Amino acid sequence: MEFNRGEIHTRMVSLGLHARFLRERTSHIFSKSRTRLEVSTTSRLSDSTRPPVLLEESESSAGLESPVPFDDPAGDYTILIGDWYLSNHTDLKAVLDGGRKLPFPDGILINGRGRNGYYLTVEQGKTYRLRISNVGLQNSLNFRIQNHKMKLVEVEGTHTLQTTYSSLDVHVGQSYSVLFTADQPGLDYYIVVTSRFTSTVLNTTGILHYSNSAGAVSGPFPGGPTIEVDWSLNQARSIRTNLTASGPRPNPQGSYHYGMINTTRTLIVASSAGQVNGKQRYGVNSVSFIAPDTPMKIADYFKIQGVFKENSLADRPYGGGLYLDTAVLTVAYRAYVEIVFQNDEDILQSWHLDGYSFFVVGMDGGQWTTASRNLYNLRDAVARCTTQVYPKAWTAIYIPLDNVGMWNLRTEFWARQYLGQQFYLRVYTDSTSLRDEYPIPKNALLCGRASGRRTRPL
Ligand SMILES: [Cu+2]
Repeated sequence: MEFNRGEIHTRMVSLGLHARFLRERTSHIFSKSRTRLEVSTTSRLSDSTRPPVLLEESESSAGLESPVPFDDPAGDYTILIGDWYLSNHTDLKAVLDGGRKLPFPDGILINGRGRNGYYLTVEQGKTYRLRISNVGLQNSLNFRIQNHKMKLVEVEGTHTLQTTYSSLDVHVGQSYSVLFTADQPGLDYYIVVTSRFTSTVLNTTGILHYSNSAGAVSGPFPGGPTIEVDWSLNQARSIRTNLTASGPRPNPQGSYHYGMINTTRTLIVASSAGQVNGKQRYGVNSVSFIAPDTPMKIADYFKIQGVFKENSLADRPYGGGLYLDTAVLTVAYRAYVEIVFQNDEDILQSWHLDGYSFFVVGMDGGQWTTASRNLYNLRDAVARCTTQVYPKAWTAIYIPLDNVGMWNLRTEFWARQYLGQQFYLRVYTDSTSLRDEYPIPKNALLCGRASGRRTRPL
C-alpha cells in the first residue's frame, strides 16, 4: 500500500479524473481503491453529514465536469512510454537489495511494444487526443510525431494554454494530453521517443498510419533534443494554466488566487545519494526512508505508538550524513505551504506528492534563496501532481494542505524511492468531523501492529 505508483494515476488521468478531483469528492482515507470509489454526491465543503455514495469510477465524473475547452477529438488514445530493462524486476530488486545501483536500461517501450510495434491508425483530416504518460523507472523522454505538431491541452488534470509544440519532454511519472491533426499527405509516419539527459541516447519508434496511406515509413526518424537543459526548462515555463477554461473538474475554491495567499510554512527538500552500512541509499534532508511494519495511516488512525516518529525530518537540508529512519513531517491541516526542491545533484529529479495537486510556481538553476521568489509565476502556474527538478537547480511549489491524511512525497525514480528518497507529510487535525475526513473503510486491511483491530461496525 505504501509503494503504489503509476498505474492508478494513469488510469485516473485517462478517465479525466485526477487526484485533485478525487480529493474534492471522495473518501480521504485509503482513497486509491481500483474498482470502486466512495463518492459524495455533493462537495464535502457544503455537506458534511451525508454518507458517501458508492459509484462506479466511470459514473463518478458524470455531470460534475466543467466544459472541456476543445472539440471532441475523433479518437482518444493512451500512450504509455518508459525506459525498459530486459532483466526481470525481481533481478533488478536483487541488485538494489544487494546495495548496488541499477544499470542503464536496455531500451524504451511504447504501450509495451518495442520498435515499430505500436501502430496507430488515423483518418486524414481528423484530430486526435493522445494522453501521454512516462511510466518508466528513471529516464526523461522526449515524445514527437514525424511532420506533425502537437497542441498541449491538459497536464495532470489542469487544462493548459493551448500551445503548439513539435516535441514534448515527459519526465518520469508525468502525464500530458495533446491534440494533433492528421493534416499531412496520406503516408505512414514515425512516432518517436528518445531519452533525455543521457550520454547514450536510447530511442524507439511506433507508427502513425494514415488509413489512406500510400507507403510505409523509411529512413531515419526526426531528431530531437538530447542533453539540452535550457530547451526543457523553457518548455516547462511555457506550460501555463488556461485561466478561462477551468479544469476537468469544478474549480476548487480559491485556486485562481493561489499567488495572492501568504504561505505559512516553507520546506526545503534536498535529495542526496550515499552509502549506509556499505549499501547504496538515497535520502531527503539526510534521512533515508525505511518502511515500518505497519502502514502509517493505519498506525495514525489507531494511535499505535512507535511505528513512525513525528517530525523526524528537518525542514531544510543541514549537511548531515545519511541515516535510516521512518521520516514523517506533521503539517497543520489547511496550512498553505511552499516546498522548494533543491537539487544539488547532477541528474534531473522527478518528485510526486500523493493526495494533492500543487502549483509549480518556479524553477531555475542554482541554489534557491528567498530572492528566488521574485521569479515565481503567481498568476497562471500549472497545478499538477509531479514536477521535475533540473540538475543543480530548484523547483518551488505551493500547496494548500486541505486534504487530511498521511501523504507520500517521493522521487518517481523507482530505485531511489525504493532505497529511501521519500517521506510522509502528515496533514493533521484533531477534528474528527466527517467534513474533514471520511471514516476508515470497513474493508481496510489491518496488518502489522494493527492486526486484530476493528475498522467500524457498518
Ligand atoms: Cu499519487
